Amino acid sequence: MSTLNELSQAIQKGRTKLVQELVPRALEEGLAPRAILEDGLLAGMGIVGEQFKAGTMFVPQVLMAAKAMNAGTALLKPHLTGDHAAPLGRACLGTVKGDLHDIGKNLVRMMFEGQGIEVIDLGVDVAPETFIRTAMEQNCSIIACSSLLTTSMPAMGEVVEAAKAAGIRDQVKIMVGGAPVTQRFCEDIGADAYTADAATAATVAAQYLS
Ligand code: B1M
Repeated sequence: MSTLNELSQAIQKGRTKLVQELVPRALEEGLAPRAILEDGLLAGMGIVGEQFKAGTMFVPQVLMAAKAMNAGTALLKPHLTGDHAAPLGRACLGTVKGDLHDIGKNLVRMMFEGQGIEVIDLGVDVAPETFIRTAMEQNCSIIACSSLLTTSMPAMGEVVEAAKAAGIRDQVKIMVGGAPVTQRFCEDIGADAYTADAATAATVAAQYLS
């Protein structure tokens, strides 16, 4: 079995220690960090998602897979992010109110940092007013929101409205993403950009800041 397949299976089984052995092995084999992320770690998480949906995998197992996933991406981080002398600009990032999913958000952070963007990571379950207060106090040009639940998506619209109410709407770009989010939804709530994946989000953010 290839190391990437082994990695995918280790994620599916939530075997954090094995993931921590396999990521360095994959790097030693000369595999590209992006391939290790996409064809190993994310491939495994995709199967976890399918099994969770089908009801053949349950929350405790999914949590173990998520822990293994975050451990794997932490090891890959130095290989995915570049060296930047001066930051391009600053963004605040979080998973919106009511939502505890953080793997995609963590990837967005990694990719932003790889583009030389300084990230204030607000974590999960972030209230709209926290995004706005942080953007104002920390001088962020970008507010980046992640949502994985159809029930938490409306909180992204609340972030846009809160930015308007605080009088900072024209000073910040509001970026949205996450599995259920679409371009149409982005336009409907009046956000500035939707991207389907973390790497594209970072490219768009870097363009805003250049
Ligand atoms: Co949850 N969960 N979960 N879950 N979970 C989903 C999202 C679900 C689709 C599973 C399913 O039923 N098929 C479903 C949502 C259904 C819906 O709303 N339509 C669901 C549900 C229902 C729930 C609970 C309600 C389950 C329950 O308790 N009964 C509960 C909700 C808790 C809460 O948040 N309040 C819940 C809980 C959990 C766990 C805690 C067990 C765990 C999260 C652990 C963690 O994050 N630390 C979990 C997980 C792991 C998942 C699945 C299996 C995997 C999500 C993931 O991390 N994917 C997920 C199934 C799935 O997505 N297929 C599921 C990998 C990650 C890299 O992808 O985050 O999409 P993603 O990020 C992508 C892009 O979306 C994008 O970039 C990444 C790729 O590069 N992206 C952005 C993300 N944010 C972006 C921001 C951007 C741009 C791009 O710009 C700012």
